[in-house]
Amino acid sequence: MTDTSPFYITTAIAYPNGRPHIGHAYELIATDVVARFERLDGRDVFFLTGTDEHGQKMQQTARREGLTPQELADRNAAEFQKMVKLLEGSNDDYIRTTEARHHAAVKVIWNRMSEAGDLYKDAYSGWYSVRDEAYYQESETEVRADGVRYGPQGTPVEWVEEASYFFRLSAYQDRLLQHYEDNPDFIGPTERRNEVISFVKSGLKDLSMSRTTFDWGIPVPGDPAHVMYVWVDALTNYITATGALTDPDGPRAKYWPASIHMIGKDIIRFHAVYWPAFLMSAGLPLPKKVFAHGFLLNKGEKMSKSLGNVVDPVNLVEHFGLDQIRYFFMREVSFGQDGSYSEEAIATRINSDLANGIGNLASRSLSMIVKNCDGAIPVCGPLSEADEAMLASADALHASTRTDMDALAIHKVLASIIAVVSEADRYFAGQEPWALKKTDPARMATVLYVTADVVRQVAILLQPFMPGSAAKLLDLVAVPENQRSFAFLGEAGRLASGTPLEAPKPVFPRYVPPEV
Ligand code: ME8
Repeated sequence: MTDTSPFYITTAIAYPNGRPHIGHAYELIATDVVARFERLDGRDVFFLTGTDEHGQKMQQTARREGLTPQELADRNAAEFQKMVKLLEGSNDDYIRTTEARHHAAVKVIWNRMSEAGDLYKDAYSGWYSVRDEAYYQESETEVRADGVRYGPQGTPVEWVEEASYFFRLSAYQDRLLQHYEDNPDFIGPTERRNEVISFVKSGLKDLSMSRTTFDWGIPVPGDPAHVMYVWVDALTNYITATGALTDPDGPRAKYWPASIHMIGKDIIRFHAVYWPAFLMSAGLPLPKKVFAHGFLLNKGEKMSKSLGNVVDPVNLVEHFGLDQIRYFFMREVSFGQDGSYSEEAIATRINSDLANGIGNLASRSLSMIVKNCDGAIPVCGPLSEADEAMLASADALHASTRTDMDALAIHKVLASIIAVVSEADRYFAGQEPWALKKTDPARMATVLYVTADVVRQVAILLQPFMPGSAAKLLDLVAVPENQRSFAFLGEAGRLASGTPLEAPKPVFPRYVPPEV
Protein backbone atom coordinates (compact mmCIF):
# COMPACT_ATOMS: atom_id res chain seq x y z
CA MET A 1 0.00 0.00 0.00
CA THR A 2 1.25 3.46 -0.84
CA ASP A 3 1.85 5.63 2.21
CA THR A 4 0.11 8.96 1.54
CA SER A 5 0.55 10.46 5.02
CA PRO A 6 2.08 13.93 5.56
CA PHE A 7 5.85 14.12 5.29
CA TYR A 8 7.54 17.30 6.46
CA ILE A 9 11.23 17.89 5.80
CA THR A 10 13.37 20.94 6.54
CA THR A 11 16.89 22.20 5.90
CA ALA A 12 18.69 24.26 8.49
CA ILE A 13 18.02 27.94 7.87
CA ALA A 14 21.28 29.58 6.83
CA TYR A 15 22.76 32.77 8.27
CA PRO A 16 22.58 35.33 5.49
CA ASN A 17 25.71 37.13 6.76
CA GLY A 18 27.44 36.19 3.51
CA ARG A 19 26.72 34.59 0.17
CA PRO A 20 25.69 30.93 0.03
CA HIS A 21 28.54 28.45 -0.26
CA ILE A 22 28.77 24.87 -1.43
CA GLY A 23 27.91 23.50 2.04
CA HIS A 24 24.55 25.27 1.85
CA ALA A 25 24.01 23.97 -1.68
CA TYR A 26 24.86 20.43 -0.58
CA GLU A 27 22.32 20.48 2.24
CA LEU A 28 19.63 21.92 -0.02
CA ILE A 29 20.27 19.32 -2.73
CA ALA A 30 20.19 16.39 -0.30
CA THR A 31 16.98 17.61 1.33
CA ASP A 32 15.42 18.27 -2.06
CA VAL A 33 16.29 14.74 -3.21
CA VAL A 34 14.51 13.27 -0.19
CA ALA A 35 11.48 15.57 -0.66
CA ARG A 36 11.19 14.66 -4.35
CA PHE A 37 11.65 10.95 -3.62
CA GLU A 38 8.87 10.99 -1.02
CA ARG A 39 6.54 12.96 -3.32
CA LEU A 40 7.09 10.48 -6.16
CA ASP A 41 6.43 7.67 -3.71
CA GLY A 42 3.03 9.11 -2.82
CA ARG A 43 3.64 11.07 0.38
CA ASP A 44 1.98 14.42 1.05
CA VAL A 45 5.21 16.43 1.26
CA PHE A 46 5.92 19.83 2.75
CA PHE A 47 9.51 20.98 2.24
CA LEU A 48 10.83 24.07 3.96
CA THR A 49 14.06 26.05 3.70
CA GLY A 50 14.92 29.63 4.61
CA THR A 51 17.24 32.09 6.32
CA ASP A 52 18.15 32.75 9.97
CA GLU A 53 18.33 36.51 10.03
CA HIS A 54 18.72 37.66 13.64
CA GLY A 55 21.57 37.55 16.14
CA GLN A 56 24.88 39.11 16.96
CA LYS A 57 26.71 37.74 13.94
CA MET A 58 24.24 39.43 11.58
CA GLN A 59 24.42 42.66 13.56
CA GLN A 60 28.24 42.70 13.59
CA THR A 61 28.57 41.87 9.90
CA ALA A 62 26.04 44.55 8.99
CA ARG A 63 27.94 47.14 11.00
CA ARG A 64 31.21 46.21 9.29
CA GLU A 65 29.57 46.58 5.90
CA GLY A 66 27.87 49.86 6.76
CA LEU A 67 24.38 48.38 6.43
CA THR A 68 21.48 47.86 8.79
CA PRO A 69 21.01 44.19 9.75
CA GLN A 70 17.74 44.19 7.81
CA GLU A 71 19.49 45.50 4.69
CA LEU A 72 22.15 42.80 5.01
CA ALA A 73 19.47 40.14 5.51
CA ASP A 74 17.48 41.38 2.51
CA ARG A 75 20.52 41.43 0.26
CA ASN A 76 21.76 37.97 1.15
CA ALA A 77 18.38 36.28 1.56
CA ALA A 78 17.87 37.22 -2.10
CA GLU A 79 21.15 35.41 -2.90
CA PHE A 80 20.00 32.32 -1.00
CA GLN A 81 16.67 32.37 -2.79
CA LYS A 82 18.51 32.60 -6.10
CA MET A 83 20.65 29.63 -5.15
CA VAL A 84 17.58 27.55 -4.26
CA LYS A 85 16.08 28.38 -7.64
CA LEU A 86 19.31 27.64 -9.50
CA LEU A 87 19.51 24.24 -7.80
CA GLU A 88 15.84 23.58 -8.65
CA GLY A 89 14.89 23.20 -5.01
CA SER A 90 11.29 21.98 -4.84
CA ASN A 91 10.62 23.69 -1.50
CA ASP A 92 7.02 24.54 -0.75
CA ASP A 93 7.90 27.61 1.28
CA TYR A 94 10.86 29.80 2.16
CA ILE A 95 10.91 31.25 5.64
CA ARG A 96 12.76 34.35 6.78
CA THR A 97 12.94 34.77 10.53
CA THR A 98 12.38 38.52 10.19
CA GLU A 99 8.84 37.89 8.89
CA ALA A 100 5.84 38.86 11.03
CA ARG A 101 4.45 35.30 10.97
CA HIS A 102 7.64 34.10 12.59
CA HIS A 103 7.67 36.76 15.30
CA ALA A 104 4.11 35.73 16.15
CA ALA A 105 4.95 32.01 16.43
CA VAL A 106 8.08 32.64 18.50
CA LYS A 107 6.06 34.66 21.02
CA VAL A 108 3.64 31.76 21.42
CA ILE A 109 6.37 29.22 22.12
CA TRP A 110 8.15 31.60 24.52
CA ASN A 111 4.95 32.20 26.46
CA ARG A 112 4.27 28.48 26.66
CA MET A 113 7.73 27.79 28.09
CA SER A 114 7.20 30.64 30.51
CA GLU A 115 3.79 29.34 31.59
CA ALA A 116 5.35 25.92 32.15
CA GLY A 117 7.63 27.59 34.72
CA ASP A 118 10.76 26.85 32.70
CA LEU A 119 12.00 30.43 32.24
CA TYR A 120 13.57 32.56 34.98
CA LYS A 121 15.55 35.78 35.09
CA ASP A 122 19.17 35.85 36.26
CA ALA A 123 22.55 36.99 34.97
CA TYR A 124 24.77 35.12 32.53
CA SER A 125 28.52 35.14 32.62
CA GLY A 126 30.53 32.85 30.42
CA TRP A 127 32.03 32.20 26.99
CA TYR A 128 30.19 32.93 23.77
CA SER A 129 31.13 32.31 20.16
CA VAL A 130 29.53 34.86 17.85
CA ARG A 131 30.46 32.79 14.78
CA ASP A 132 28.61 29.75 16.16
CA GLU A 133 26.07 31.86 18.11
CA ALA A 134 26.75 29.38 20.91
CA TYR A 135 27.52 29.40 24.65
CA TYR A 136 30.33 27.11 25.73
CA GLN A 137 31.55 25.79 29.05
CA GLU A 138 35.08 26.89 29.88
CA SER A 139 36.11 23.21 29.73
CA GLU A 140 35.05 23.11 26.06
CA THR A 141 37.36 26.00 25.15
CA GLU A 142 41.14 26.28 24.84
CA VAL A 143 43.67 29.05 24.49
CA ARG A 144 45.85 28.40 21.45
CA ALA A 145 49.37 29.51 20.62
CA ASP A 146 48.03 32.77 19.17
CA GLY A 147 46.75 33.67 22.67
CA VAL A 148 43.11 33.53 21.52
CA ARG A 149 40.55 31.31 23.26
CA TYR A 150 38.63 29.01 20.90
CA GLY A 151 35.47 26.93 21.24
CA PRO A 152 35.03 23.30 20.19
CA GLN A 153 34.25 24.21 16.56
CA GLY A 154 37.48 26.19 16.28
CA THR A 155 35.85 29.62 16.41
CA PRO A 156 36.99 32.36 18.82
CA VAL A 157 34.96 32.88 22.00
CA GLU A 158 34.46 36.03 24.03
CA TRP A 159 33.50 36.62 27.64
CA VAL A 160 29.89 37.74 28.09
CA GLU A 161 28.21 39.10 31.22
CA GLU A 162 24.65 40.31 31.06
CA ALA A 163 21.12 40.07 32.45
CA SER A 164 19.39 37.12 30.86
CA TYR A 165 16.41 34.81 30.99
CA PHE A 166 17.33 31.18 31.53
CA PHE A 167 15.64 27.96 30.44
CA ARG A 168 15.60 25.09 32.94
CA LEU A 169 17.44 22.76 30.58
CA SER A 170 18.91 20.87 33.53
CA ALA A 171 15.41 19.66 34.41
CA TYR A 172 15.13 17.93 31.00
CA GLN A 173 18.24 15.76 31.15
CA ASP A 174 16.45 12.55 32.12
CA ARG A 175 13.50 13.09 29.81
CA LEU A 176 15.84 13.70 26.89
CA LEU A 177 17.87 10.57 27.61
CA GLN A 178 14.66 8.58 27.89
CA HIS A 179 13.51 9.97 24.55
CA TYR A 180 16.77 8.96 22.83
CA GLU A 181 16.45 5.49 24.30
CA ASP A 182 12.79 5.05 23.36
CA ASN A 183 13.34 6.42 19.85
CA PRO A 184 16.60 4.97 18.54
CA ASP A 185 16.05 6.64 15.14
CA PHE A 186 15.57 10.12 16.59
CA ILE A 187 19.19 11.12 15.92
CA GLY A 188 21.23 9.95 12.94
CA PRO A 189 23.79 8.88 12.01
CA THR A 190 24.93 6.73 14.96
CA GLU A 191 28.12 8.71 15.62
CA ARG A 192 26.05 11.83 16.18
CA ARG A 193 23.57 10.00 18.36
CA ASN A 194 26.39 8.77 20.56
CA GLU A 195 27.91 12.23 20.71
CA VAL A 196 24.60 13.77 21.83
CA ILE A 197 23.92 11.10 24.43
CA SER A 198 27.33 11.52 26.01
CA PHE A 199 26.93 15.32 26.00
CA VAL A 200 23.58 15.08 27.78
CA LYS A 201 24.87 12.44 30.21
CA SER A 202 27.77 14.70 31.14
CA GLY A 203 25.19 17.06 32.70
CA LEU A 204 23.07 19.89 31.32
CA LYS A 205 23.27 23.43 32.62
CA ASP A 206 20.39 25.87 32.31
CA LEU A 207 20.54 27.74 29.02
CA SER A 208 20.75 31.50 28.61
CA MET A 209 17.72 32.42 26.47
CA SER A 210 18.01 36.17 25.99
CA ARG A 211 20.57 38.89 25.36
CA THR A 212 20.63 42.48 26.55
CA THR A 213 23.86 43.82 25.02
CA PHE A 214 22.47 44.19 21.47
CA ASP A 215 19.00 44.45 20.00
CA TRP A 216 18.84 42.60 16.65
CA GLY A 217 16.38 39.90 17.58
CA ILE A 218 12.84 39.18 18.67
CA PRO A 219 11.94 41.06 21.87
CA VAL A 220 11.01 38.97 24.88
CA PRO A 221 7.23 39.34 25.46
CA GLY A 222 6.67 41.87 28.23
CA ASP A 223 10.41 42.65 28.64
CA PRO A 224 11.67 44.38 25.51
CA ALA A 225 15.09 45.18 27.02
CA HIS A 226 15.82 41.52 26.18
CA VAL A 227 15.99 40.01 22.72
CA MET A 228 15.68 36.25 22.47
CA TYR A 229 18.82 34.18 22.03
CA VAL A 230 18.97 33.68 18.26
CA TRP A 231 18.72 29.87 18.44
CA VAL A 232 15.39 30.04 20.31
CA ASP A 233 14.05 32.10 17.48
CA ALA A 234 15.81 30.12 14.73
CA LEU A 235 14.70 26.64 15.80
CA THR A 236 11.11 27.78 16.01
CA ASN A 237 11.10 28.49 12.25
CA TYR A 238 10.29 24.84 11.65
CA ILE A 239 6.99 25.11 13.41
CA THR A 240 6.21 28.69 12.33
CA ALA A 241 5.87 27.66 8.71
CA THR A 242 3.28 24.98 9.51
CA GLY A 243 1.08 27.47 11.33
CA ALA A 244 0.62 24.84 14.06
CA LEU A 245 1.18 27.52 16.73
CA THR A 246 -0.65 30.43 15.17
CA ASP A 247 -3.22 28.78 12.90
CA PRO A 248 -3.83 25.31 14.37
CA ASP A 249 -6.84 24.71 12.13
CA GLY A 250 -4.99 25.86 9.02
CA PRO A 251 -4.06 23.66 6.08
CA ARG A 252 -0.45 23.13 7.10
CA ALA A 253 -0.85 22.40 10.79
CA LYS A 254 -0.99 18.69 9.94
CA TYR A 255 2.68 18.78 9.00
CA TRP A 256 3.88 19.24 12.58
CA PRO A 257 5.76 17.30 13.95
CA ALA A 258 8.39 17.29 11.22
CA SER A 259 9.48 13.97 9.76
CA ILE A 260 13.12 15.00 9.27
CA HIS A 261 15.24 18.00 10.21
CA MET A 262 18.21 17.82 7.86
CA ILE A 263 21.19 19.68 9.28
CA GLY A 264 24.99 19.71 9.30
CA LYS A 265 26.94 17.95 12.02
CA ASP A 266 28.08 21.21 13.65
CA ILE A 267 24.57 22.08 14.82
CA ILE A 268 23.41 18.76 16.20
CA ARG A 269 23.41 19.97 19.83
CA PHE A 270 20.88 22.70 19.08
CA HIS A 271 18.55 20.33 17.24
CA ALA A 272 18.83 17.20 19.34
CA VAL A 273 19.12 18.74 22.83
CA TYR A 274 17.80 22.30 23.03
CA TRP A 275 14.97 22.01 20.49
CA PRO A 276 13.34 18.86 21.90
CA ALA A 277 13.62 20.31 25.41
CA PHE A 278 11.88 23.54 24.29
CA LEU A 279 9.15 21.49 22.65
CA MET A 280 8.67 19.27 25.70
CA SER A 281 8.37 22.40 27.83
CA ALA A 282 5.84 23.95 25.43
CA GLY A 283 3.83 20.73 25.36
CA LEU A 284 4.42 20.17 21.65
CA PRO A 285 5.26 16.96 19.78
CA LEU A 286 8.89 16.34 18.88
CA PRO A 287 10.26 15.94 15.35
CA LYS A 288 10.64 12.31 14.36
CA LYS A 289 14.22 12.55 13.19
CA VAL A 290 17.20 14.86 13.27
CA PHE A 291 19.80 13.80 10.72
CA ALA A 292 23.24 15.39 10.52
CA HIS A 293 25.09 15.23 7.22
CA GLY A 294 28.83 15.62 7.08
CA PHE A 295 30.96 18.51 5.93
CA LEU A 296 32.21 19.04 2.43
CA LEU A 297 35.91 19.43 2.12
CA ASN A 298 37.62 20.95 -0.88
CA LYS A 299 40.29 18.41 -1.95
CA GLY A 300 40.31 17.19 1.64
CA GLU A 301 40.70 20.65 3.19
CA LYS A 302 38.15 22.54 5.24
CA MET A 303 36.75 25.47 3.30
CA SER A 304 37.58 28.81 4.79
CA LYS A 305 37.67 32.36 3.60
CA SER A 306 41.33 32.63 4.62
CA LEU A 307 42.31 29.58 2.55
CA GLY A 308 40.44 31.14 -0.36
CA ASN A 309 38.79 27.83 -1.28
CA VAL A 310 35.18 28.69 -0.55
CA VAL A 311 33.48 27.38 -3.66
CA ASP A 312 30.56 29.30 -5.09
CA PRO A 313 27.85 26.83 -6.05
CA VAL A 314 26.78 29.09 -8.92
CA ASN A 315 30.18 28.68 -10.61
CA LEU A 316 30.17 24.94 -10.10
CA VAL A 317 26.71 24.58 -11.64
CA GLU A 318 27.59 26.86 -14.55
CA HIS A 319 30.74 24.88 -15.22
CA PHE A 320 29.49 21.29 -14.91
CA GLY A 321 25.69 21.54 -15.20
CA LEU A 322 23.05 21.36 -12.49
CA ASP A 323 22.07 17.71 -12.70
CA GLN A 324 25.72 16.72 -12.91
CA ILE A 325 26.45 18.56 -9.65
CA ARG A 326 23.35 17.21 -7.91
CA TYR A 327 24.30 13.71 -9.02
CA PHE A 328 27.94 14.03 -8.05
CA PHE A 329 27.37 15.10 -4.45
CA MET A 330 24.70 12.53 -3.79
CA ARG A 331 26.73 9.71 -5.34
CA GLU A 332 30.22 10.59 -4.18
CA VAL A 333 29.63 11.31 -0.50
CA SER A 334 28.43 8.63 1.93
CA PHE A 335 25.51 10.55 3.33
CA GLY A 336 26.18 11.36 6.98
CA GLN A 337 29.97 11.34 6.53
CA ASP A 338 32.29 14.14 5.46
CA GLY A 339 33.01 14.24 1.77
CA SER A 340 35.76 15.57 -0.41
CA TYR A 341 35.35 16.92 -3.90
CA SER A 342 37.54 18.13 -6.69
CA GLU A 343 37.01 19.03 -10.31
CA GLU A 344 38.71 15.79 -11.35
CA ALA A 345 36.34 13.69 -9.23
CA ILE A 346 33.30 15.49 -10.66
CA ALA A 347 34.54 14.99 -14.23
CA THR A 348 35.18 11.29 -13.61
CA ARG A 349 31.67 10.70 -12.27
CA ILE A 350 30.08 12.60 -15.14
CA ASN A 351 31.94 10.56 -17.73
CA SER A 352 31.80 7.13 -16.12
CA ASP A 353 28.32 7.01 -14.58
CA LEU A 354 26.37 9.46 -16.73
CA ALA A 355 27.89 9.71 -20.22
CA ASN A 356 29.29 6.15 -20.53
CA GLY A 357 26.72 4.61 -18.19
CA ILE A 358 23.09 5.58 -18.34
CA GLY A 359 23.44 7.97 -21.31
CA ASN A 360 25.16 5.39 -23.48
CA LEU A 361 22.75 2.59 -22.55
CA ALA A 362 19.76 4.77 -23.46
CA SER A 363 21.16 6.03 -26.74
CA ARG A 364 22.41 2.64 -27.95
CA SER A 365 19.21 0.75 -27.19
CA LEU A 366 16.76 3.46 -28.24
CA SER A 367 18.49 4.30 -31.50
CA MET A 368 18.37 0.59 -32.40
CA ILE A 369 14.63 0.61 -31.69
CA VAL A 370 14.06 3.69 -33.83
CA LYS A 371 16.06 2.18 -36.72
CA ASN A 372 14.92 -1.43 -36.57
CA CYS A 373 11.48 -1.54 -34.96
CA ASP A 374 9.47 0.89 -37.11
CA GLY A 375 10.27 3.76 -34.77
CA ALA A 376 8.12 2.43 -31.94
CA ILE A 377 8.42 0.43 -28.72
CA PRO A 378 8.69 -3.14 -30.02
CA VAL A 379 6.54 -6.10 -29.11
CA CYS A 380 7.86 -8.07 -26.16
CA GLY A 381 7.91 -11.78 -27.01
CA PRO A 382 8.32 -14.69 -24.58
CA LEU A 383 10.93 -13.87 -21.90
CA SER A 384 14.14 -15.85 -21.62
CA GLU A 385 15.78 -16.48 -18.27
CA ALA A 386 18.17 -13.60 -18.91
CA ASP A 387 15.28 -11.24 -19.71
CA GLU A 388 13.43 -12.29 -16.56
CA ALA A 389 16.54 -11.78 -14.44
CA MET A 390 17.13 -8.33 -15.96
CA LEU A 391 13.57 -7.17 -15.37
CA ALA A 392 13.59 -8.65 -11.87
CA SER A 393 16.65 -6.55 -10.97
CA ALA A 394 15.00 -3.39 -12.27
CA ASP A 395 11.69 -4.23 -10.59
CA ALA A 396 13.44 -4.83 -7.25
CA LEU A 397 14.80 -1.28 -7.18
CA HIS A 398 11.65 0.29 -5.80
CA ALA A 399 11.73 -1.72 -2.59
CA SER A 400 15.49 -1.55 -2.09
CA THR A 401 15.77 2.18 -2.75
CA ARG A 402 12.80 2.73 -0.43
CA THR A 403 14.65 0.93 2.36
CA ASP A 404 17.86 2.87 1.75
CA MET A 405 16.01 6.17 1.62
CA ASP A 406 14.30 5.39 4.93
CA ALA A 407 17.77 5.04 6.41
CA LEU A 408 18.84 8.24 4.59
CA ALA A 409 21.56 6.24 2.85
CA ILE A 410 21.07 8.50 -0.17
CA HIS A 411 24.35 7.40 -1.78
CA LYS A 412 23.20 3.77 -1.64
CA VAL A 413 20.01 4.62 -3.51
CA LEU A 414 22.14 5.91 -6.39
CA ALA A 415 24.64 3.09 -6.14
CA SER A 416 21.92 0.49 -6.59
CA ILE A 417 20.37 2.35 -9.53
CA ILE A 418 23.78 2.53 -11.20
CA ALA A 419 24.39 -1.16 -10.47
CA VAL A 420 21.25 -1.96 -12.49
CA VAL A 421 22.53 0.25 -15.33
CA SER A 422 25.79 -1.76 -15.33
CA GLU A 423 23.83 -4.99 -15.29
CA ALA A 424 21.78 -3.76 -18.25
CA ASP A 425 25.02 -2.95 -20.10
CA ARG A 426 26.20 -6.53 -19.58
CA TYR A 427 22.79 -7.91 -20.52
CA PHE A 428 22.70 -5.85 -23.71
CA ALA A 429 26.24 -6.81 -24.69
CA GLY A 430 25.57 -10.48 -23.89
CA GLN A 431 22.33 -10.66 -25.88
CA GLU A 432 23.91 -9.00 -28.96
CA PRO A 433 20.68 -7.57 -30.38
CA TRP A 434 22.61 -6.27 -33.41
CA ALA A 435 23.43 -9.90 -34.35
CA LEU A 436 19.83 -11.02 -33.72
CA LYS A 437 18.64 -8.46 -36.24
CA LYS A 438 19.33 -10.91 -39.06
CA THR A 439 18.91 -14.24 -37.29
CA ASP A 440 15.92 -13.66 -35.00
CA PRO A 441 14.27 -10.22 -35.24
CA ALA A 442 11.50 -11.14 -32.78
CA ARG A 443 14.15 -12.01 -30.20
CA MET A 444 15.96 -8.73 -30.95
CA ALA A 445 12.68 -6.90 -30.33
CA THR A 446 12.30 -8.55 -26.94
CA VAL A 447 15.86 -7.66 -25.87
CA LEU A 448 15.31 -4.06 -26.93
CA TYR A 449 11.97 -3.97 -25.13
CA VAL A 450 13.52 -5.24 -21.91
CA THR A 451 16.39 -2.77 -22.15
CA ALA A 452 14.03 0.14 -22.83
CA ASP A 453 11.95 -0.81 -19.81
CA VAL A 454 15.08 -0.79 -17.65
CA VAL A 455 15.85 2.69 -18.99
CA ARG A 456 12.30 3.72 -18.07
CA GLN A 457 12.57 2.48 -14.50
CA VAL A 458 16.04 3.90 -13.99
CA ALA A 459 14.82 7.26 -15.27
CA ILE A 460 11.80 7.25 -12.94
CA LEU A 461 14.08 6.59 -9.99
CA LEU A 462 16.61 9.21 -11.07
CA GLN A 463 14.00 11.99 -11.05
CA PRO A 464 14.66 13.06 -7.45
CA PHE A 465 18.37 13.38 -8.19
CA MET A 466 18.39 14.86 -11.69
CA PRO A 467 14.90 16.19 -12.38
CA GLY A 468 15.70 17.76 -15.77
CA SER A 469 17.78 14.93 -17.22
CA ALA A 470 15.48 12.21 -15.92
CA ALA A 471 12.54 13.97 -17.59
CA LYS A 472 14.49 13.97 -20.86
CA LEU A 473 15.18 10.25 -20.51
CA LEU A 474 11.49 9.61 -19.84
CA ASP A 475 10.62 11.66 -22.92
CA LEU A 476 12.97 9.46 -24.95
CA VAL A 477 11.00 6.34 -23.96
CA ALA A 478 7.73 8.28 -24.36
CA VAL A 479 6.48 7.73 -20.82
CA PRO A 480 3.38 9.91 -20.31
CA GLU A 481 3.66 12.64 -17.66
CA ASN A 482 1.08 10.92 -15.48
CA GLN A 483 3.01 7.64 -15.41
CA ARG A 484 6.24 8.89 -13.94
CA SER A 485 5.61 8.34 -10.23
CA PHE A 486 6.93 5.34 -8.32
CA ALA A 487 3.50 3.73 -8.50
CA PHE A 488 4.43 2.90 -12.11
CA LEU A 489 7.69 1.17 -11.27
CA GLY A 490 7.87 -2.54 -11.98
CA GLU A 491 5.20 -4.30 -13.94
CA ALA A 492 2.53 -1.66 -13.29
CA GLY A 493 4.02 0.75 -15.81
CA ARG A 494 5.67 -1.48 -18.43
CA LEU A 495 6.22 0.26 -21.76
CA ALA A 496 3.33 -0.02 -24.21
CA SER A 497 4.39 -1.71 -27.46
CA GLY A 498 3.65 0.41 -30.51
CA THR A 499 4.30 3.75 -28.77
CA PRO A 500 6.22 5.87 -31.31
CA LEU A 501 9.73 6.98 -30.30
CA GLU A 502 11.87 9.76 -31.70
CA ALA A 503 15.55 9.34 -32.45
CA PRO A 504 17.27 9.74 -29.04
CA LYS A 505 19.05 13.01 -28.36
CA PRO A 506 22.07 12.83 -26.05
CA VAL A 507 21.08 13.54 -22.43
CA PHE A 508 24.50 13.33 -20.76
CA PRO A 509 27.35 14.82 -22.80
CA ARG A 510 30.90 13.83 -21.90
CA TYR A 511 32.76 16.39 -19.82
CA VAL A 512 35.73 17.77 -21.68
CA PRO A 513 37.93 20.08 -19.56
CA PRO A 514 38.29 23.55 -21.07
CA GLU A 515 41.62 24.23 -22.81
CA VAL A 516 43.97 26.27 -20.64
O1 ME8 B 1 24.19 26.98 11.30
N1 ME8 B 1 29.60 21.32 4.36
O2 ME8 B 1 23.59 28.44 9.62
P1 ME8 B 1 24.86 28.27 8.65
C1 ME8 B 1 28.34 20.90 4.59
N2 ME8 B 1 21.68 29.48 11.04
N3 ME8 B 1 27.42 21.61 5.27
C2 ME8 B 1 27.79 22.81 5.74
C3 ME8 B 1 29.09 23.32 5.55
C4 ME8 B 1 30.01 22.52 4.81
N4 ME8 B 1 31.27 22.89 4.54
N5 ME8 B 1 29.13 24.53 6.15
C5 ME8 B 1 27.90 24.74 6.70
C6 ME8 B 1 23.45 27.84 10.83
N6 ME8 B 1 27.09 23.71 6.46
C7 ME8 B 1 22.19 28.25 11.56
C8 ME8 B 1 21.17 27.14 11.46
S1 ME8 B 1 18.78 26.08 11.95
C9 ME8 B 1 17.51 26.41 12.97
C10 ME8 B 1 19.88 27.41 12.15
C11 ME8 B 1 25.69 23.54 6.89
O3 ME8 B 1 24.60 29.21 7.53
C12 ME8 B 1 25.52 23.70 8.38
O4 ME8 B 1 25.91 22.52 9.04
O5 ME8 B 1 26.12 28.41 9.40
C13 ME8 B 1 24.06 24.01 8.50
O6 ME8 B 1 23.29 22.82 8.54
C14 ME8 B 1 23.78 24.80 7.24
O7 ME8 B 1 24.88 24.57 6.36
C15 ME8 B 1 23.62 26.29 7.49
O8 ME8 B 1 24.76 26.77 8.15
